[in-house]
Amino acid sequence: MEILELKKTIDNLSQELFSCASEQCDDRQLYELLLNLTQRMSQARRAPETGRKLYYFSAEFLVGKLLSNNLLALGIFDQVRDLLTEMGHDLSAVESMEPEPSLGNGGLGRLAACFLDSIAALGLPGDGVGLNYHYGLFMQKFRNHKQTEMPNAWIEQDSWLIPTDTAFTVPFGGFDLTAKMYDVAVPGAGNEYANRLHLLDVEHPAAQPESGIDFDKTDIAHNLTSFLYPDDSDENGRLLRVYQQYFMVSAGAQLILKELEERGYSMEELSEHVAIQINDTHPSMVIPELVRLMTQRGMDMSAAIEQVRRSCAYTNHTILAEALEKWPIHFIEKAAPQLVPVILELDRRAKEAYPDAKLAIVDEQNLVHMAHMDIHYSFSVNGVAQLHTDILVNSELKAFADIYPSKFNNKTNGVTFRRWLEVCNPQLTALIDECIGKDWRQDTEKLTKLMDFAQDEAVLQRLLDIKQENKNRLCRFLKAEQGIELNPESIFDIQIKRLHEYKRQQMNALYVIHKYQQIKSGIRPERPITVIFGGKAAPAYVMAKNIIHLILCLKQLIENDPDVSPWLQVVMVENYNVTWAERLIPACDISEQISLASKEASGTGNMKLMANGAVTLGTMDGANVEIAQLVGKENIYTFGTDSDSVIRMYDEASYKALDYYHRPAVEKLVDFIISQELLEIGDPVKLAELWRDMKRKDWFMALLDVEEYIEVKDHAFRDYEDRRQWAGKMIVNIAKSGFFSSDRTIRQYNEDIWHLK
Ligand code: 26V
Repeated sequence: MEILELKKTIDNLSQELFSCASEQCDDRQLYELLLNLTQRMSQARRAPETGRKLYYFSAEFLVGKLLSNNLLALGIFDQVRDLLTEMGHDLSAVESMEPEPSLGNGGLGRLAACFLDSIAALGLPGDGVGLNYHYGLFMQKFRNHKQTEMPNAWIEQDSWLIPTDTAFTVPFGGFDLTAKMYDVAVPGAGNEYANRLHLLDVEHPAAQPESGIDFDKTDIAHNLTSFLYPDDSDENGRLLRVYQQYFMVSAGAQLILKELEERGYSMEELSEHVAIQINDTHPSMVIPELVRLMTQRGMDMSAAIEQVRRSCAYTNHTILAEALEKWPIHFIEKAAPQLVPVILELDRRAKEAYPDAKLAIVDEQNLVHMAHMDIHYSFSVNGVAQLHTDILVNSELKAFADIYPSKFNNKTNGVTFRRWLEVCNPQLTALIDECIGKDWRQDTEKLTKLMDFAQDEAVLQRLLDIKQENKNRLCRFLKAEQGIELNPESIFDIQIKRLHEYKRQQMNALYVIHKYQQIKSGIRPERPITVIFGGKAAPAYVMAKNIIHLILCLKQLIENDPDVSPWLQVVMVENYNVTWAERLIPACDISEQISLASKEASGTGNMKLMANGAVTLGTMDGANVEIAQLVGKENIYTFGTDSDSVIRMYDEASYKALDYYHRPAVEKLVDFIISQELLEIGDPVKLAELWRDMKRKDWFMALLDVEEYIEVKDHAFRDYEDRRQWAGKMIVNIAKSGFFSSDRTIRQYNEDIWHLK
């Protein structure tokens, strides 16, 4: 659209919506106006032609703010930004009016959002199916150095949600509920198509809880879509998750069959025209639900099972035992009794073919292993990075890989460079365009052309300048929104991800203690260091909350210590979300990816940070392995026990935290958790609990790797001082990041699994 035409459209819209000239609009009105404009433009687009059509089922879609993303996809981003500037406004101020949809926890949900973006950009027919959580994932607040949780009422009067006339009846044990469908448009970048994200919702959602995130978990009719992953530490919470899952898949399955019929095909042809991707086990009940619906509509059981098996593909996102869903059959009996005979029949057939108890869907304790059902009754099972897939095939799911070798495949994750480079880092994008032209957008592997500039002094200097500008910008945001003041001249060392013991934020905290102790003893770093954390802990995850407590206590201690504060700073961004990620990632110098090897299935933050010129400090885990292969050992800092050894130690139960704790260099770090200084600031009970867990349990072996971590991290900080060399590392990381585009991942899903066209 030409800028003049755009101006006219905006003028007309402002008359229509607010009866005033666009010049009179404030940021809020401009946001509503642009929302309206992009909605209209998206709705005028058509769906990609279907051969086979994909339904991407996921309990989470962490889409982030949509304004910039959609303007870019609609091809009017630059024009709108320039026009707003002409009008004396600023696109980022206008976008700050948009609430961030709160529909995901972390990696799995954000991956689903990147995938929808890429599916649309590649012009492939594929819609998302999920739930419309009204209060989303909780909003994180820090009080007394602790995390507290508040509801996040993100849905406004005018939002990206488009109500539709489509509704389905979902039969629960003893009552029915109507599932209303809302749609979010997913316009494809660089084409004329738009797909949809279908978000299912109850008809009469409950009002916001009065205090915190407590609510009546037995009031399913009103609360089913209140929260994402409501606290499952009690039985009613877990049962509510089963209700949520069944609600999503029953409505989704009905939608699939309805659209199949509308396209003129019969259920016997389901697999020819439909592909279903099951994102982790949360949507697994779609398998028995489809079989149930198809047999109810007259199809023979074996034929229905076969059609479903040929339509469904399952992605595994974790090997953590506690995250692999196993539902007591009586939960399903209560929530969706009609599904139980189908699950038992699927189990009977699986047991008949494969009597090995390890392969059972329903075990002796009457637990339904959702992943097992997925593997038996799908045609593809994939992991999300090469190492993760290898671990699935060779150990975690070996018994299944042995019987179904051809089902297993790897699809290394990716991220959309439209959001994670073009939108969040326009300066770097402009520099890349200047160096190598613009066509890397269609094929991000063309970013390797940047290698020609790896010795170009002027380009390297610009790279450093851009990083500095992005750091300055982050400082402004943190000051304005959270009152946090950072030293922009310091090294920004960033660990942003969900709080979990296996991700080992606690090991990073031990580094902070090490640095604090060194500075206290007179050994100063060459340049001030800022260690930045961001991430939420599950409300019932005590250890993760204790780690946050430690980080916030360290922050306070260091801030108030004039010997240390000029050299070391620790901050934790409150309520880390997609919006904060977009500000933090372009400003990062060192990307912390320090999970215990074998535990992080892939990681995707590692990819975003790399693409924005951060250098990774990480273990050989998840996609870090592939990053290391691509950039070479001069351009990444790796350390730690390798995954084979870790798996062996678990098998032999041979790791004893106490042995490592008793090393003098380690003991003084761990014991600092209960030092007088920290006990004066924090909650002695929590700190003592964390201290005990770390020295006696340490399930994720932070003490095993901490000494090497400190050594390698200090090495990285020293290397940082050779700015010219460091810029060389940055450019290699950017140049090699193209492999990690979700466009590449989705091409592979399409070629190997979906075959959409
Ligand atoms: C879920 C749960 C739920 C119960 C409590 C403990 C727990 C621990 C972990 C999880 C993981 C859920 C699945 C998930 O988000 N996996 C992430 O998926 C990303 C996209 O594939 C991947 O990059 C991350 O490595 C992986 O952790």
